[in-house]
Amino acid sequence: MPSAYLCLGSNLGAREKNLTWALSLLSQEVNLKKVSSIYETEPVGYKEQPLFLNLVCCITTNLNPGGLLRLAKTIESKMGRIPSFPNSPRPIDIDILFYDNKIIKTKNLTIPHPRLADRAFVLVPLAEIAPELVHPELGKSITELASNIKGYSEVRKYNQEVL
Ligand code: PH2
Ligand code: MG
Ligand code: MG
Repeated sequence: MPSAYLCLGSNLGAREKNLTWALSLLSQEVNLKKVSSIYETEPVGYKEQPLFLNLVCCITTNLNPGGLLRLAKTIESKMGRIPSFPNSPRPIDIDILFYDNKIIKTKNLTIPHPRLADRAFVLVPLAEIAPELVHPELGKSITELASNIKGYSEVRKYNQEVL
């Protein structure tokens, strides 16, 4: 079965609950294999917005990349995300980072995610669950990519509440 890596982010409302809710909606449709710790991260891009909570997860699924994208968008809208300007605050964002070793460039979908290699909020949690995963276009492992980026200070492990 194909496997994929997703990045989840939330910076509106009950951020931690939003991440947990999104994981539970995802797990109804795909097999959730690994989930990173939650990190609290400074907003990248548009700065005047609340801090994010981010995590990454590994799934397996028989959905093709387009089907997985539709699932991500369906969950985002079910959770109350209203389409707005790029990088705007949101209760949940679900991005596809990798889908097997595939390289996909269509109007709606670019895989691997085009900005993952310079985002500490993606690489730090990804290095936790998949340090040896190799980026199919860059030919480098997540550990190698993570060792080259700035912005570590903007990514801190979040003290999860004991449920
Ligand atoms: N997502 C963005 C833009 N900026 N910054 C952080 N820290 N975390 C995010 O998930 C994030 C961001 C676009 O989706
Ligand atoms: Mg995003
Ligand atoms: Mg997105």
